[in-house]
Amino acid sequence: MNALPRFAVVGHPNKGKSSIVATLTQNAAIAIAMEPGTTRDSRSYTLRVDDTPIYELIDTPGFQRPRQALAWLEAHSTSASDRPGTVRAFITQHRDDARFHDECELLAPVVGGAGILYVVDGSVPYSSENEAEMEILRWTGQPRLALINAIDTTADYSDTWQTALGQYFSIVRRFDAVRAPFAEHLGLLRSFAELMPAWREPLESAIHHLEEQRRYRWQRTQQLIATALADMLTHRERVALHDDSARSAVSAQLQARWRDWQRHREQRLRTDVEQLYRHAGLQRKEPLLNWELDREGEDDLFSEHTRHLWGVNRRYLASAGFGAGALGGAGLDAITVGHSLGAGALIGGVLGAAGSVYYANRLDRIALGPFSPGGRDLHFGPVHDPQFGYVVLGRALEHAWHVANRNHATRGALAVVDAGTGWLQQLGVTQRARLQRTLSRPPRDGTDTRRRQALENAVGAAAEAFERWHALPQGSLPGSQHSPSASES
Ligand SMILES: Nc1nc2c(ncn2[C@@H]2O[C@H](COP(=O)(O)OP(=O)(O)OP(=O)(O)O)[C@@H](O)[C@H]2O)c(=O)[nH]1
Ligand SMILES: [Mg+2]
Repeated sequence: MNALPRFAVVGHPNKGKSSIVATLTQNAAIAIAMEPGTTRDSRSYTLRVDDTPIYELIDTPGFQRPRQALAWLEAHSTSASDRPGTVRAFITQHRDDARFHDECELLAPVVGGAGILYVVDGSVPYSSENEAEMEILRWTGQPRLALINAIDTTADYSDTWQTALGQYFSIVRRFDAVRAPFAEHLGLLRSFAELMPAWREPLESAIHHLEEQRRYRWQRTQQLIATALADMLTHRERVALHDDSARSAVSAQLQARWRDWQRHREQRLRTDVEQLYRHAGLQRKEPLLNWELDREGEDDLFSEHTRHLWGVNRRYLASAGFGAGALGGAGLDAITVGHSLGAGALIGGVLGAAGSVYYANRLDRIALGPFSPGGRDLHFGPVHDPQFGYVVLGRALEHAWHVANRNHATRGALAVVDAGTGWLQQLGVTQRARLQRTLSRPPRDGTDTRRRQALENAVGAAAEAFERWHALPQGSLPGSQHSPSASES
């Protein structure tokens, strides 16, 4: 027998066989569709972790003529002891018979030694139609496990299914290929290990590999986010200004270039994370990273509305713990006087404590370099407003969390919704201060390892806070009017 655990996923057409293969082999490219008969031929998919194959699943077409196939088997068998041989004979005899193409396709890997995962839909009532299928599978003599899928979650007949399946299968489990969280994938693999003693060890090792892989990916995601943040917080666009009178037109171009660069860099982070989780090519619906200039045409990076949507609002920063001591009445007014920031006065004070009153809420203004024979240098950026960092970080974590928890059977675009600000409250006071500090002082360049490490640590703490926040029961999420969800459409 092949040492690699190997299972054929079989059942009635359109019951989620391909979905189970897609989720358990992390393959988002497998064809899944509402029409029965999507899978025409059997095909094997191997899950590899770091190039090591850990198990193999065979996607198969559904049974088409189970009653006729069973009638043939019964007519050609003389005793219970020759049943597996009779199934083999059935395949040999009907290889070129179009009527039994699907039966031959799905039975061939089973008689070749694969374990059986029989998939049914628990959201429709049990039907004795399945009995011929289950009987044929019993005839093969191979180890068998039944999976009750839930294609429609509004109905549940799994109890009657359980009773019927229990007569044909040594293990019966529920598994929703689209919604099952990672822990349930591992639980299912543990059941596979019970099926056949020879597969116990490789499957336990597979579980270990998958746990490691998940840890590694989440860590790597944090590094990717930290790198993108460092790039985005320090980016500066430059252009040579030959003619002083063109300054305002060139300034506008420069700002647009800066904004496009930021959006582009953010998109690269998105695709890097998706690739890491084997969701390359994922369609995504996400509002563009955006901001508006304020009424006076100042370089206000984000409108209050956008800040509120994507990560942080002024009230949060005021209550975040860092600089709370600086929020005492008169002193604060004195700091912000003359900078009519409106509701932003408070935050002006907080940022003042962090040493940046003047630049709170704005980019470096468009700045001119010194005169030179070739003209002057005009530059835009980098951003001095840590809120930009909060917004980028909030958006990045929201996206990454949904990608990390998306099963590969899920089809349709990933709609990244607003995570609100509640997750920030999961950070302890010291972590808040560190995050604020690192977003105000990002790494100066690639050699600035001290600040880079501080940024990575802060992103790590933020990612943990984000996960804790998502794990809270819905409805009890503090500080957010939003529930943590992404929808598929
Ligand atoms: N909600 C939900 N939908 C599912 C699940 N599994 C399958 N579906 C849906 O059911 C339909 C059929 O899924 P497939 O995985 O293509 O089914 P199949 O058994 O491989 O179908 P054939 O290849 O045609 O025999 C698709 O529209 C899936 O999105 C599930 O676990 N949850
Ligand atoms: Mg299929």
